[in-house]
Amino acid sequence: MASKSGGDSGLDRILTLEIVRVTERAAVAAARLRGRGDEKEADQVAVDAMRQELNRLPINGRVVIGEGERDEAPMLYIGEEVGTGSGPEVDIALDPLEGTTICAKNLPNSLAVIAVAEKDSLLYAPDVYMEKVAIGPGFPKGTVTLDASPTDNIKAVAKAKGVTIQDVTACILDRPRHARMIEEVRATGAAIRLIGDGDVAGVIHTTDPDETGIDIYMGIGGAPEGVLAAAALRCIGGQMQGRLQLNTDEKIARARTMGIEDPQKVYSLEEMASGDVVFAATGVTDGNMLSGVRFARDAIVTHTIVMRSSSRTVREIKARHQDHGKFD
Ligand code: VTB
Repeated sequence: MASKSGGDSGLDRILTLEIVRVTERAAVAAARLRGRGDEKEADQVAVDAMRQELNRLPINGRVVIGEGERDEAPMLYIGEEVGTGSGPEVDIALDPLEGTTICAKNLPNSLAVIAVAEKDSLLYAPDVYMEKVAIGPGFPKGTVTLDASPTDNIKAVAKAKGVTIQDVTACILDRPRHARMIEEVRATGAAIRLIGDGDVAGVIHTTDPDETGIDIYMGIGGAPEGVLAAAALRCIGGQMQGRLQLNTDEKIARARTMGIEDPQKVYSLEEMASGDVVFAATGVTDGNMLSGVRFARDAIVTHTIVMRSSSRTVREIKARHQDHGKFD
């Protein structure tokens, strides 16, 4: 298992730098389609680019969270084997373009995202919704939970941070399903940052409130995005809980085939992403933490955050790519 020094897990530490190329390449491809209103095309080019780069990695990887089931996703589908096949066996969770609509409109915070983890260490979740609550590092364990009401979670964050409720900002996906939650949070006096998409970024933003202005993420988003966000929080620190929204017999049965016995289970961070994990995200559009891709006169500039759970090193890599040809 993961060691403090990060040397003896199944993951080679070299991967921490290698995976940056994977998200950089997907981000550059998607960035060329920013603001063009074509979500599908932006997603497709990001998938193609990510897959090409992923297949150069010296890993024996299996996609556990990807673009969907094999029959609906021609590439990077769940179960697809990726990498050169010569390295360690690893699980891969990816989203070549998290926030396709954001990218299509050139709004903030769309990302190219990947997590590489020790085999069998990521929650193998069906593509359903997940209720989530997350805060950054530095708070007592159990400060927020899914069993507490939004009001109580907001109050707990304010207390733990030592500020008034009015000084707390919650990030919530702007969806009709959140109308009551939004109303409740507003009634506490807390501020809300409503986002159109991109809750992987929303969760990550809680880890640096001074920079992003976000203290807590709450609400229902995609389960795959939940596991990706959990992988990131395992590396940076923070707290998160997730509960799958298995609200039909069909979903419950499907989850059971994936080994999920209790449809109401509340998953901790460590249950969503256990073992050693490396995580990288490159900004596609400009965001609160990461700049989007820049097409400069002499270089393509990318901004990536990359981190590893066992060492808890968080790197930011600003790269100037002077050979444009490598992205073709
Ligand atoms: C969220 C959001 C993602 O899916 O997880 C969302 O963060 C949940 O689904 O960017 P709905 O759009 O149905 O609410 C995404 O939008 C990705 O599709």
